[in-house]
Amino acid sequence: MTPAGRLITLEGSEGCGKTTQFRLLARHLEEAGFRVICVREPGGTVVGEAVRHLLKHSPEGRGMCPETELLLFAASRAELVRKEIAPALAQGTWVLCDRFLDSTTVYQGVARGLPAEVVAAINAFAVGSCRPDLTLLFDLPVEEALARMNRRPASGAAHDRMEAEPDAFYARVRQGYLDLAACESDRFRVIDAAGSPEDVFNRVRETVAPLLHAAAR
Ligand code: Z5A
Repeated sequence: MTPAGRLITLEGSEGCGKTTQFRLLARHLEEAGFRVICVREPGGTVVGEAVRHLLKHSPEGRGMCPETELLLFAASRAELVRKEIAPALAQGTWVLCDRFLDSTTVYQGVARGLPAEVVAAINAFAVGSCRPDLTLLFDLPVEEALARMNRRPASGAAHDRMEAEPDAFYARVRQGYLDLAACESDRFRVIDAAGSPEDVFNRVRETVAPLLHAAAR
């Protein structure tokens, strides 16, 4: 029987550099001989990409209430799990996911203030039994993360709906993630996201090494 793949999720506040590390990690896993697929949230399926557009860019999405936002992120995730993630894992493929259910716990639960038990129940319904084997949390002071976002090549363009939040929102996001990582320390590894992309990736490589060795045995 083919051994199941592993699900590794990458989390952190906007601008923490996780998407950069996601690409480096995908290459590292492939070079180590693992079959890998890379997906992102919201998105990663036809339905999910349409939901992503509504959540981030579409004028129709402006002013949506937090409850609607929560359900849309969950809808995108439910589709992604069933159409992409679960089938890949069952075939022994590793899955790297740029954001997953912890983003909802932190952004919609902690930062938007929706009730934690409701968010947990909706997350559970969306993912079923599909849980990450490892979650890398990229942690960076809010000012530095925002400075990185502003230095992005597209930073002259208007912020999308999710990026148009005050600094206090991102402070709640950062603390929410750190609290969650402390509560679920078996699954989370907190990575200091300061320094060059190469410095950060050295930390990532060390952090994932035990999982790779265990799978290669
Ligand atoms: N969201 C939610 O609310 N609830 C949910 O359940 C889910 C998501 C799943 C998705 O946006 C939004 O949806 C997000 C959370 C919310 N909103 N906010 N706010 P997205 O998918 O468009 O973007 P993102 O995931 O938030 O992040 P990003 O824009 O892709 O940024 P990043 O992944 O953190 O970083 P990056 O793209 O790798 O780097 C950002 C810039 O910094 C870029 O110019 C890099 O070249 C640079 N960079 C990267 N690393 C470094 C280092 N080490 N030093 C210096 N500069 C660096």
